[in-house]
Amino acid sequence: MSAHPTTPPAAHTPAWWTSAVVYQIYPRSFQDSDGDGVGDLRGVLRRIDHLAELGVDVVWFSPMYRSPQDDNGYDISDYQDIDPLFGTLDDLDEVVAALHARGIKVVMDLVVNHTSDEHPWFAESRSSIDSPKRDWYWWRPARAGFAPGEPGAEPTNWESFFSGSTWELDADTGEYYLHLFSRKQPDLNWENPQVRDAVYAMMRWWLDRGIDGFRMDVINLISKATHPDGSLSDGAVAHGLFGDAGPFTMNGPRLHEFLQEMHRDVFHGRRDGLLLVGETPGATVEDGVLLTDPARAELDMVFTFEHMGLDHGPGGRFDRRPLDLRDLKATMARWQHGLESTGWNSLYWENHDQPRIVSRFGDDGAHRRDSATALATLLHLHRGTPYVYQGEELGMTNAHFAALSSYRDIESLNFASSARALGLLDEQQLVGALAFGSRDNARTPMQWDATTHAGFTTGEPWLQVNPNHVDVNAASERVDEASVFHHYRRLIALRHDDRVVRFGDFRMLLPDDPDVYAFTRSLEGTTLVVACNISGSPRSASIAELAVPGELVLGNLPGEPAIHGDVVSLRPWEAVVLRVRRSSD
Ligand code: TEU
Repeated sequence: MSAHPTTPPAAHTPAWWTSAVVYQIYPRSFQDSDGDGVGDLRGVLRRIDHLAELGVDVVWFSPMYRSPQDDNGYDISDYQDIDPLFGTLDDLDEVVAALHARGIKVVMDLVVNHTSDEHPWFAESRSSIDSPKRDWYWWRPARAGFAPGEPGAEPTNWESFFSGSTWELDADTGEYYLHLFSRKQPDLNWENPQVRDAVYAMMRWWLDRGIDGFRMDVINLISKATHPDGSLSDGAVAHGLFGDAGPFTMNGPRLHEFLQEMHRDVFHGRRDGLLLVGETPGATVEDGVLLTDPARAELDMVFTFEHMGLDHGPGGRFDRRPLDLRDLKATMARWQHGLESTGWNSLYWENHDQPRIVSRFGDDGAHRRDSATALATLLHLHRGTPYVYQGEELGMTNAHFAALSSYRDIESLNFASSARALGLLDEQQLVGALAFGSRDNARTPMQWDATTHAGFTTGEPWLQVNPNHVDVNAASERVDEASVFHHYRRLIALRHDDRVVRFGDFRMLLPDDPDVYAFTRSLEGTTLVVACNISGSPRSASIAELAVPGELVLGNLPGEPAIHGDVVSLRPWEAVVLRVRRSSD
């Protein structure tokens, strides 16, 4: 491994992922092959051309391991097998070989903050207080002065990510176990070295099988402090009933030690060619630097959540507040600058947990195509490794479900039942809250074509297909050079080909402009000027770099951009990338 894998000087070979684009597949919603309404591995095999045509370098698969599917596979009962819902290990080998044959790497989701409660480790752990695996999970007696099961007897007042307490009573042994997510996702106790060894062995087994890295689920939650109560949270559901677990469970005291140990035990000697990306809710830029500093040998990059919270009110993800573009600029610039000399950014708008960006920061009505391509341009021209979530490359929109009965996601369902029980929202408000914040917005089946169920399945899809698939689908976009799909294809090609996109220094322009998002990327005498109108009305902006005539590298609307002097006039949702060379060169 080189000492400075992210910087371009000739003396060091930059890490391969500095020019890579990653595509996330949520297998359940990608392509069904057997008519059971759930996507599967043989379905993926049928769609490899789509990925190759888009030009992505890596595919990250959301979990396909054996699982009771309480949280759609993020509750794993066997880390070394594929759930029959998705196929077999042989099917996976075939998919990996087919992707490798196209030069596409494969990254697996690694969910090791918790297991399923149906994992044999947990079954053993819960069997008795004296079980040799008791300490593999977080067991605690009832709060002093309380009988187990009594209201308030939970060891701490922490609220789970999925509503309610983080503690579940096991009636047989009279103790509580910790679950930061659902009660079917007990947290592993990483303090126990046997747990860590078992996880590392499993990871080596996957690497030996030929996969190219891991996306590590909530990896910054693995080290927890001891257990004080949290300050009362002000979330809509918690409503003063629960405390915030974050300060005790995120970025805990031994996080870096554990990641460095994992690096030594799992990746040592086979580091080149792998991708290690951590999902890190609550991580600050300072955390990001520590986690991705190559010299520390922890992770290559992390997913920040800061830009994803900017349209959330005090009640969290179901509490909508309009995005102020200036906040987005400030947040993005902070991460760009924070990781410019040490570490590396991942760049994303969407994943299986986030509503669709075009419905969120864009306009999924009349300006769907233009706002989807403007937002894509904005993101992909930053410095970092871009991630494209399935359907984002088509400009897929939120589900806009009108009925609560359409939702399937455990987080949405738990939120709805808590909000109802506490009388916080009426039915109409609930429909609105889920239409904005539900994770199911990202999980509706992939829209391949205009036929029934969008070509996703011949059966009944597990989650309704968006009716707009008759207009928004891969088949029609593939034959339309002006489509969102082809725009993504061009952005991906640009990252592969252009050293300024890959390494150029980032400088934010116009931080106080509420509608125009503009920045430069500069390297070796060349500057790219990126200017995006993030609004549905014409806007203009004065950008000093444009005084020198530039060449259009990429735009999302037909024709040349209107530039007079140093003023660029942008049509609604217009995004342009211009190359200017400094006169001194
Ligand atoms: O998500 C963790 C996470 O912090 C959030 O994005 C989460 O989705 C939560 O809803 C916040 O409101 C990861 C996975 O991506 C998610 O799908 C899993 O449900 C979760 O971990 C548990 O494994």
